[in-house]
Amino acid sequence: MRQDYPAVEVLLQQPGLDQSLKAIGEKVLRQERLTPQDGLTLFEKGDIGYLGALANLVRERMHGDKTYFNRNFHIEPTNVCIFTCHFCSYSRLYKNREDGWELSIDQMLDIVKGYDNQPVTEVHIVGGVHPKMQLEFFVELIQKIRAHRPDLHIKGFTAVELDYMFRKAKVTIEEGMRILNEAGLQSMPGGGAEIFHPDVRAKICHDKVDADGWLAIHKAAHKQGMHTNATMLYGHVENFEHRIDHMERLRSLQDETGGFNTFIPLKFRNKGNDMSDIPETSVVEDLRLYAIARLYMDNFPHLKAYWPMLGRNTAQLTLSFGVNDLDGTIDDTTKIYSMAGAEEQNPSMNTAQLAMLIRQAGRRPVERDTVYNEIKDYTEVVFSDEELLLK
Ligand code: V47
Ligand code: SF4
Repeated sequence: MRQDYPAVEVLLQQPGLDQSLKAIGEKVLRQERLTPQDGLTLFEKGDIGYLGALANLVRERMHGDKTYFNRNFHIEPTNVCIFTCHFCSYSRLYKNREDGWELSIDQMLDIVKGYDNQPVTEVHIVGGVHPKMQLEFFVELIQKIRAHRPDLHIKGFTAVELDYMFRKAKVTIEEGMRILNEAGLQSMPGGGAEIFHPDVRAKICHDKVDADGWLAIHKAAHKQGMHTNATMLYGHVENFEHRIDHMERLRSLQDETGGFNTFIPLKFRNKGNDMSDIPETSVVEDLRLYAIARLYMDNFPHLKAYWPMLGRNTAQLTLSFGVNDLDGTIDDTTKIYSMAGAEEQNPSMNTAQLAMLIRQAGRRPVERDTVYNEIKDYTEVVFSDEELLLK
């Protein structure tokens, strides 16, 4: 079905426009799927203005001006990890575990209790892979969180953590997902995907679950009726082909299961890790990537810019490059990006601040729950100076 988008149609008639880019623009207008070659062409030749116009068209066709956020906090059970991902600034090896942290179930429950009577809707649990924190431990944690606060949506564990947990417990992926789901786990975050291509994985994260293992875990979660997210860590040793290969594998699984909610590109940050010699991507390259992701991932309903990693200003810009979700209020409860050099050293915004950030970019802030049920539209809400200034 073709709809009218006069501004983009004028852009497509520009005399100097490359013919292959023009053909891709025509496809976007006709709502036709882009091929891997189209994706490569966009990376190689698409300028920021052209990509932004097309991605914004798709974003507005899908969501209008709505920009989602949620009220959440993170629990990071440990930063001790048996794996050695070279981009990771956060983890401490098991042999150096006295430099890291390990939370007990009671300590994690205390974090949850700290939010009693606060209108948060989600707890996001993610951390390192600690050999002593196994399936039983996390089943108990989830059951206790659920018993304490049944209305809180529990989103937890990357496929990397689950792969280890299930292997240690000697259960199949399907059994493991069922056990966690029955305990109260409702959805999964998208971490651990990095770049799927084996040549890149061999260089940056050779010892953790591979692409097929990551995809099998998400597929099992989808079969169980759970929704999950997917990430792509970009801007290090990968090339454009690797990025397209990554997005193609996710798009194919989504065709099969429909279980992914959100695609989240994660910009590689280079402080305090083994890959610090690699320069970070420019903001222009970040915006081009978000736009291409919106155009390529046509069956992903949402595209998220994770503001604690990008910083507030770039996150605001992404809203004109296909992004329709900024994640959550976070409440200063994650260390993954501050330790890797992100501008946000204490990531926390209250609802008023996050809503105003979205409004200043000319969009409508809508609070959502984890699975995108709309909770409240903040477009017309008047905030006091106190709310805007206070944490
Ligand atoms: O898998 C680690 C990334 C991920 C660095 O699903 C780094 O809603 C950049 O997946 N530079 C974990 N990135 C976090 C994650 C996530 C975050 C927010 C929301 C959701 C969601 C998922 O963090 C890891 C890895 O790709 N990461 N180190 C770094 N130096
Ligand atoms: Fe461990 Fe995750 Fe860091 Fe890799 S990215 S070393 S799996 S905490």
